[in-house]
Amino acid sequence: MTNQGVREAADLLRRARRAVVFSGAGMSAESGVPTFRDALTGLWQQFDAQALATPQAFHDDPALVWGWYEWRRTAVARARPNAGHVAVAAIEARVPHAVVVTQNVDDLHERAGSVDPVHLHGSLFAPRCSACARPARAADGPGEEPTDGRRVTPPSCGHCSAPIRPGVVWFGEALPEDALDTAVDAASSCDVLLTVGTSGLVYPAAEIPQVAARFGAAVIQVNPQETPLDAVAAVNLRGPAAEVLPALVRAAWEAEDRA
Ligand code: BV8
Ligand code: ZN
Repeated sequence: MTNQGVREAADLLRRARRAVVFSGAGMSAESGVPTFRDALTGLWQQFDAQALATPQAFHDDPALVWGWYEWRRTAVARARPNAGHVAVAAIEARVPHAVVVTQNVDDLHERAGSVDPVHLHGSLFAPRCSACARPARAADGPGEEPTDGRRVTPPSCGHCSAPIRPGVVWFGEALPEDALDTAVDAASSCDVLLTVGTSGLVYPAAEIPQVAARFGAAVIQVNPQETPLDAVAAVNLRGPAAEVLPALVRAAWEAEDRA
């Protein structure tokens, strides 16, 4: 990550009137939340995340899938926002119109102070009935999940007694329309889009940075690795989110604060 790159990105951010921060699993990696690319462990290691995150998997073995989400919910409940999440909230506070759009199902942006982040793929904290879709009570606080995970029979709906499912978007399922519309509107009208910690492989979410570029916004990518989004990025900052984002905020506004 070059200082030149950080200065360029900081100038773009400081001048922005409208910004979007688009995040993926890498945003929460330094909080100890495994990314989708990270191999699964324990009971889940024999499975592929993309195969587990499907309606079919829940239909075939609801206790396995519910157990996996309870394990992930517990891991997130035990995790804390990192300096990257905090910097995103700082960017939101500085740029007149800023929207956080995330693919993550954790609540670390909210816990870092972000205001109403748009969850394109749902949340671990919004379970609902798999049949009548009535919201179910979310368990509060970390569950008693063993490190290696376990099967957990999902609770039954109080209304129609069908199994409760996690409030996430599974592969093959449509994204929540309002969330997708909000994200596309923000991307098509922003000056700067910051894409952080995403491999840009899952659609239609991966379209968002491309929409921003198509409408003339400057795309800044924060990722230690190369991704297909390199093609639309005006500035690539190759480093971990919890290091790069605080440096970006300092470079963008520190001088101003000192003045
Ligand atoms: C749908 C919730 C149709 C669940 C998730 C077009 C082309 C090809 C395929 C498709 C297409 N359109 C649709 C598809 C099919 C599919 C898809 O995209 N497949 C891909 C894999 C090929 N899409 C769907 O199925 C979507 N639905 O199309 O429905 C439809 C339409 C109308 C009506 C009915 C049906 C639904 C997709 C959503 C699935 N749900 N999550 C759960 O979490 O369990 S997706 C899930 O995986 C995440 O939310 C996220 O989106 C994705 C993981 O990607 P990333 O977040 O980017 O994470 P990843 O691990 O991949 O990468 C981490 C990155 O971080 C890396 O680049 C790494 O270098 C970097 N990193 C690591 N550490 C750090 C870091 N960066 C910064 N700092 C660090 N410290
Ligand atoms: Zn029900």
